[in-house]
Amino acid sequence: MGKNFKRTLVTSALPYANGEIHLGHLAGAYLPADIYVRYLRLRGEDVLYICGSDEYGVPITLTAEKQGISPKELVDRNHESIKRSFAGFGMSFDNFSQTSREIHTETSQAFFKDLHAQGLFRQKTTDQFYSPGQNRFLADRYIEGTCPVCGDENARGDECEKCTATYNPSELIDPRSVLDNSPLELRPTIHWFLPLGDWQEKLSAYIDSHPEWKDNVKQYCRGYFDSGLQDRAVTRDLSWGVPVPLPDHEGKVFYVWFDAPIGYISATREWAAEKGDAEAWRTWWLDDETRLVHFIGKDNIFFHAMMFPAVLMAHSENYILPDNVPANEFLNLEGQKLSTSKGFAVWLPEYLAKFSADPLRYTLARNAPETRDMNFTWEGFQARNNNELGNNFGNLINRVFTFIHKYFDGHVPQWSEADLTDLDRAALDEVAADREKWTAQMAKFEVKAALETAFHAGQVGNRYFDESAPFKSRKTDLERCGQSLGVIIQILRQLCLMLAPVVPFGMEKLWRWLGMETDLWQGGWDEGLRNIPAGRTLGKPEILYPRLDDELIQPEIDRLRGLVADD
Ligand code: B3M
Ligand code: ZN
Repeated sequence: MGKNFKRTLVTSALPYANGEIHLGHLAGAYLPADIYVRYLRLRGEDVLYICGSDEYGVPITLTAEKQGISPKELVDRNHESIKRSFAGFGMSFDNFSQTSREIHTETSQAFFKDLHAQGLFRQKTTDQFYSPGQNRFLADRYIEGTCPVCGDENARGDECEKCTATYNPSELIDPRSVLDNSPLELRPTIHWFLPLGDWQEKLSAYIDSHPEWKDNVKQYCRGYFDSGLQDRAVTRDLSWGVPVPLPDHEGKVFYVWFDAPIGYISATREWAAEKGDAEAWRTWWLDDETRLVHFIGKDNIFFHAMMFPAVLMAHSENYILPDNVPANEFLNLEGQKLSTSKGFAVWLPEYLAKFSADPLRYTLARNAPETRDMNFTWEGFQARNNNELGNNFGNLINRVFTFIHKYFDGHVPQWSEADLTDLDRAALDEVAADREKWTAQMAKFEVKAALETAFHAGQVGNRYFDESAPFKSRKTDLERCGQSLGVIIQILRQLCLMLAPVVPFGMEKLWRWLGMETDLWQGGWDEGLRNIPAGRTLGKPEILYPRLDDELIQPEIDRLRGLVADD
């Protein structure tokens, strides 16, 4: 930071279209980004939020082959379902694209050609396993053979699970294809590499120019610099991928990690074209008053902080570089590592079939793995919903609205700043101070701390309600009663601002009930800072965060325990 930017381009890592989204994904690269984007929109900032599915790579081919469908069918199906889950969870992308689309082929090929024309790639010949029967080179995970060390017949291409030996694939005895057991032979093949070592100096100066980055990211990069950056292959011998746009390169495609980050650019171009201003993407990628922020999980640091910046630097046009790469740590589940292969995870479609999005967003944000791995438990989730969303926020909102509808005909009672008592003023001051603290925390991505601040403001509201006791003054001093309620309404509008990025579904309702005029997500902040005058008609509330009872939660715990027990 430190610079004045005019607009912010936010991306979340493109999820592989090879399965569903689970809680671990959400906590790392998605929810934090959405919260940040919503915060910026609330403040009236110019922001664009880009994502899409990452649809190439060997695992996708493998899954498609197992299911007997084409890779394209598989990714289209998964793309739709991921998109639906994200929408249900409230992910507010401006565009959610696919890397298998034409616009991405064009964009990534143009990138490759630009670097190639400048002579920035290096060509190398290596030996790789080829299946004469299937007429194709095979990627590592399609290869099995006999271990050169212990003789086990089910050794993998470059390591043996039995004796844990690792070796050069050319040492494998009787190599065969895992797909049809046909014998394989080594054949020379030509590939293109990006010599990252040539970029090390520039990359290290770039990282050094961002002392504000998270320590985990900086340390990770420095580790790479210490051992020296290596050449990285940007092409593969596969049929599923973006074709290498050079003559005599049949059967060669981009390595998925070369094209995937360029997917952020393709998706921005698609967004621009769809809104009828095809060139508008350029402002977001080529104007240095744009701030680019990539939200990722910690396993993607290398590609976002080194490889992609090097590609952007290498391009002949002046692409902006990521201004920040907030990488989150991992989320554990019930004290254990997630395992998708064992089914030890919580998938989003299943969650959404039973629960609403806000409580999960709230719980994950409260437990965000910002600086260390965090743990999600169903009991914790239940407690966060019942005690915090329900008791602290929901009840307060409900009590106030119900009261006003019952005794003041649904209109904000007569209140004025001139008539504030010390008690009124103290509560309003405390909430205003929380709101300022919250703003500073949000601007620094400190979502967890910001939520604690919002929680405190909720406690102030509850305490004020109890102490000013409108339920008593109603019988003795109706004016005083109205004044107290007028004060609490001002507290609620500020709570609404502070909670909106995290629990947007509930707060969009509260915003409407409060009779606000602006769109919350188009600079609602300013209206939210202004007093709500006496006399305004308020909406009829409903219970925002119903209690979640054990009968709902226990089956989820039991399912996960069952999986562990089967182990
Ligand atoms: N699909 C990896 C992942 O989901 C990858 C991210 C691409 S971001 C350009 O972990
Ligand atoms: Zn072995």
